[in-house]
Parts: sequence; structure tokens; C-alpha cells
Amino acid sequence: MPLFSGQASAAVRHLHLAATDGMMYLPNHNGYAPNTPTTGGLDQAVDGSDYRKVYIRGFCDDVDGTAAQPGCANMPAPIIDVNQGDDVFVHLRNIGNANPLAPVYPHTIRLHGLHVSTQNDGFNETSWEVPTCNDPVLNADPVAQQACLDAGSDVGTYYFKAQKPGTYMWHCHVEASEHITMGMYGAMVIRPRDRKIQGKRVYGFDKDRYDREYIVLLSDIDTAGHDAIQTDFDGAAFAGLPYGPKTPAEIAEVESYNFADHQADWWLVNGRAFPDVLLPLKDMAACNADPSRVGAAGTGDFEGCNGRAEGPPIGMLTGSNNDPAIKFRGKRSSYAATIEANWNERVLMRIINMGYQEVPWHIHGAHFSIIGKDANPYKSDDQKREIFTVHVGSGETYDVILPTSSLARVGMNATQSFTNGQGGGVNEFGFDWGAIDPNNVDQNLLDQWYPAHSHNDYTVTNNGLYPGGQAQLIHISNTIQ
Ligand SMILES: [Cu+2]
Repeated sequence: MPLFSGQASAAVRHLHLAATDGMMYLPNHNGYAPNTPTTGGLDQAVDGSDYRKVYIRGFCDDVDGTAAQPGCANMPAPIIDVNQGDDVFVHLRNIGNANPLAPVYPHTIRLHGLHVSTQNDGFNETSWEVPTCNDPVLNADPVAQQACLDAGSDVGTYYFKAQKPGTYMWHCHVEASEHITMGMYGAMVIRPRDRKIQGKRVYGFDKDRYDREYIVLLSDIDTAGHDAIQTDFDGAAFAGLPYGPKTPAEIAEVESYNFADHQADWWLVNGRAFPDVLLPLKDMAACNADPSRVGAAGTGDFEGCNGRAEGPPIGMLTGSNNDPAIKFRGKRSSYAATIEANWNERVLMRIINMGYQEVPWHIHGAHFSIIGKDANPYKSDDQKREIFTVHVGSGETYDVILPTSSLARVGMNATQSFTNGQGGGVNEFGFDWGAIDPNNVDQNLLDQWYPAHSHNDYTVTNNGLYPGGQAQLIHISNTIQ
């Protein structure tokens, strides 16, 4: 029984993740509006705008431990969302690659920020790793492969007791210089034990009350590294090596790219570059379990689950709070990348940096406050400090709250531009403000659109084309559901 009314009993959760490879598309254009999906050529959207297809490693929802198919990697990986006090078992199944030309590796889960034992730490050099039964050696020996599967050698289980509420990240830690930037990362949220404040407060202290929450997961991609891994694998050399972990010399034998040469050319918010952040969330469930998107063997090319001109994944991990089958009081977390809120609401942004560069994250229109960092609340006075840029280093998380009441919506501030005939009509993202009525300027101020973006503005580009990359929009209105 709960100790007092409103306090939840801790749950025992079993979460299933599959590690594999996949494909994603990056907008290779600087059009202002996102393109619509197409069934046409592989690298173009229906309006002719370019997309850049890149090979990734990653994770997808394995549902019950059997659902995922090789090639299903979601970008970013599913969200782990649990409550303080929960006993969480994360089962990782390494299903190998869809691409026969890419290196085959073990994987782990590093629960970044959690106080876990060495044995549950995904730093495989001091703990352990999960190999796959889907590699060139075992694929050529069906008896040995079946024995590998029967023994469950391709599954490992991590345990943690959810302790401090806040915002975290998780990722693979095998050869992290390669596996992280290839896409093996996702967001993690722990909510307060008290049910009454789940989905309403980050920690339960002074200023951390909010009405809506968004995950802002920042990362970057060096396509040269992804291309090298896509076609790099020397299967003959691999087949000659002993089974199990490889030495540096053996790794060098099967791949060539040096990840110290990392130089990003795309920068992402929730796994998408602008303007694709504006697109609706994508349900990955059907794709995760569909082997038909895997291309012809030996080509290293297949369809994957992150399509061209498609929005970020919903982010649900079955068994988490964001699984609709789980009873949950608050609003569910997702990778929604357009921030929408009504006037006089407080918007929580859980900012996470999984990229290799520090990001000066800047929001137009109003100041915001940092109410916590790295799953620890700031002191009450510090929670009141208002800023307009937060520097988020790799491996850091910040919980910031934007009160929409502080956004500018005062007619007199816009009167001059309205007098000049500006500020009405349709903006370049397709939103229609309507005609300007000089006698009622406030009618044009009801909906407001602001950018939030990296202030390293060269990262607000797609392969050098501005605008693109690490930017999203904040839409404030009075009709947001
Ligand atoms: Cu890995």
C-alpha cells in the first residue's frame, strides 16, 4: 500500500530494446517548409528537394524481446520514461546488422547519470557486452548459430532502481567514439514518486511546475564517418578472427575510418534537421517489425525506418510511462520537435546534448530559467534567474522552463510594423496571420512563432545551407490541445 494518498507504489518494469543498424535521411536543402514524403527516387522528395541518406547504428523497441528486425534502428533511440522507486530491467538483444558490409559488433546500454553498479554499467571494458548471433561466422554455421540463439547469448539484462527524478540520456558504450555518433542514443526521464505531481513537476521543488514538456535532444552527424562504416567491412578478415571482443589491431583490420577526424556536417534536434523537425511524429512500430524494408543482400543499402521528409519518432518504448498501455496521470514524453503551448502556460524543455560539440541553445522572444541540471534541482533563488542562452556540453542535461506569459504580445510593440504593412498575411512556414486591421492590431498577435536554435549559427545549416540543422520553432497560441 502507498504510504500516503497520492504516492505511487513502485513498479517492476521489463523494457526490451534491440540493437541493430538502420538508415536515415537528412534534408540536403534550405527550403523553409518541410517537404512531403514521396515514393519516388531514393534521394529526392516530391518537390525535387534533395535528401541525403546515411547509414546509422541504433536501437529500436523490441516490445516483448522478439519483435525487432535487423535494420530497424530509430533515430533517436526510444525514450526510457519511468518513475522514482521503480525496479527497471532493461533487456538488450543484439540482432546484428541488416547491412552485410558493415562491421559486426557487440553493444551495451550505458544509463548515463544513474548510480548503477559496475556490473550494470555499459562501459564494457569494466563490465560486459552483448554479442550477436547474426555475424558472418555464425551465419555460415547454422548449427552453431542456433546454439548461440538457444543459449540466449545475444541478450543481456541491465537493472536499475530509479532514484533521482530528472532528465538523463542513455547510449551504447562499446567503442563509444564510433557507436555514439553513429546514432546509438536516446533520452531517459525519471519522474517523482508522488503521483500527484508526475507530469506536472520535474522534481517537486519551488519553481519546477510546468504545463507541457518537451524533450530537446541535441546531436550532430559526420556523414563521412557514416559512409565509411556503411561499406567498410572486410567480411573475409572478420571471418578469420576469433569469436568475441576484438583487439585494436583486429578492429583496424576490418574498418578504416578514424573517428578523431569527426567534423559534423549536419546538426540535429530529436534526430531531425530543420525543417524536418516541423513534421508530425512518426510511429515506428510497424517498421520496427517489418523485414521487407531490408534491401538486397550485399548492397549495403536498404530502406530503414527513418524515412525521407519524415518527423521524429514518437519515442515510445513499450513498458515505459510513454506506452499508452501503461496507466499514467501526466502528459507523456515524446520526441515532438515543434514546441506548442497556450498563453500563460509554463513549458518545460528537457535539453540533452549527445553531440560532440557544446551547444549554446538560444530561445527567441523571452527569457527562460534553468530549474535543474543533470537530474538535480537548482536552489530556489537560482531557479528564478532568467537567461536567454544556455550552454549545453556533451553529456549534460538541463531542465529549463519558459513561461509563455513573458512572450511579447503587446499591440503597441507591433503597431509601427503593422502601420508599415508588415506582420500580416502568410509567413514563410505557411502560417496565415490574416489581414492587418489597424483598429485591432492584437488580432495579429494571438499566434506567435519563435525559433529556438544553436547560436553557433553555422550549425543551423544542412551541409552548409542556411537555414537548416539545429533549430526548431515554438508556436504559442490559445488553441493548443
Ligand atoms: Cu554499440
